[in-house]
Amino acid sequence: MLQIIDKLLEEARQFQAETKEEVEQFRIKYLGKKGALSELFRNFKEVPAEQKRETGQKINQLKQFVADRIDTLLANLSDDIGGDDTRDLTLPGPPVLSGARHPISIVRNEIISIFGRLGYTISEGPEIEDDWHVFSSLNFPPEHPARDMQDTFFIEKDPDILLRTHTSSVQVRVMENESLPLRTISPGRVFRNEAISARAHCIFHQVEGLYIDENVSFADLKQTLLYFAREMFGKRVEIRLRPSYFPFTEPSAEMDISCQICGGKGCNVCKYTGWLEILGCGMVDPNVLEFNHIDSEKYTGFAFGMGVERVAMLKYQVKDLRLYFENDIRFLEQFKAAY
Ligand code: 2NM
Repeated sequence: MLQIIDKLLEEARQFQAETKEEVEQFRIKYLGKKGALSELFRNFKEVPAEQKRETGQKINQLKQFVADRIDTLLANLSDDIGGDDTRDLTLPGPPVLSGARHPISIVRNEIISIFGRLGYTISEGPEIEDDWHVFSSLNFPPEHPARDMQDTFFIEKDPDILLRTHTSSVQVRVMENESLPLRTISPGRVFRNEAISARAHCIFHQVEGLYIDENVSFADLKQTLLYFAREMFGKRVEIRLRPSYFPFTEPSAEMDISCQICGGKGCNVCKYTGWLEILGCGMVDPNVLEFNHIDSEKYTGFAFGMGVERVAMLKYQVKDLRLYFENDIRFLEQFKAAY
């Protein structure tokens, strides 16, 4: 019997196949119901007791070898692309779908990059804040309407804990924790209790900037903002500053840029004024400096704040702010080329 097994093993070693059909015949010959291995197992009871161990091992080796050999032969055959294969290997592959950055992220990153070139650091802070960091230390009087439930989201019934309405709160934390001079921008999400419309949302994004040193002047502010506007909207942009009011700055101003659609001549986007409002700014009120233990006789500073959604609207001519939050793929896809 050992000789028969050796002979079968040798035959199996020699076997080659051109087609799957030949491999199947090979399988039936060895492993089929009436195949060689079945016969060996059937005759096994007649093997003398002292040979049973060796014979049994050899039969199992043969069986394993045949099974492996079938796998190898089939694998080689399927690798072989024969002449009857109809696949066209010169066709381009299926398109790879790529995502795009959200326009708010694109514009936020660009603002960060522009001020980064002027030496501003990035500062971040909590979205859930206390009254001191959002209002009191920023010179908001006790009766200021922003402190009202109508305008600010409070956490449960505690009037001291609220969602920040601006990222100036981050700059208060920077004034508390870092040494002068300071030059930092604070990008982040802010929350206001407002009815949602094409021009307002209860959640939006801000970048606020703060610069404090000796001899910082309004001229420094103006030149910084001109640089920002030209980097963001192009070399030919003009700016103008209009007097305004914020509790934390004195004097305060709002900045417009010349309308990019009509070049300042007047169109329906700029409502025929030639100008578009883009941000608020001013010289940090001495009260704010003193609240944060900065000597207002020695130091001065400027600050500014802008809504990222608004800047992105002007840059990409987005007409409705709600588009930023709906994640409609037809809207988002348009920014693939932008970054
Ligand atoms: C604005 C407009 C004007 C502002 C003020 C400060 C701080 F912390 F220094 F007091 N941060 N940001 C500021 C000033 C923000 O947003 C329209």
